[in-house]
Amino acid sequence: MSDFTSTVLVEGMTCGHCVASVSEEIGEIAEVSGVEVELVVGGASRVTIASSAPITAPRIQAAVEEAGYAIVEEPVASAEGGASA
Ligand SMILES: [Cu+2]
Repeated sequence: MSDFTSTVLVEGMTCGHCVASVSEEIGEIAEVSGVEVELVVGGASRVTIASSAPITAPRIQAAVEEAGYAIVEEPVASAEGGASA
């Protein structure tokens, strides 16, 4: 079950391998149930994270950096039914 959604913008991803790396690192966060990446080559790719509990921004950032990429903006709350608590 995915009750919470977080969205971050990650820069530096260029291909499916990058997507896999980021997805894998974020997926290692215990509460994460799904990771969806809209790859934007040469720009900021939107990464949507589904989780069973809210995940704090520093934890997402740490996972993205672990994969070798950077978040370009503060996490933005999902516009569509995301948790805002
Ligand atoms: Cu790549």
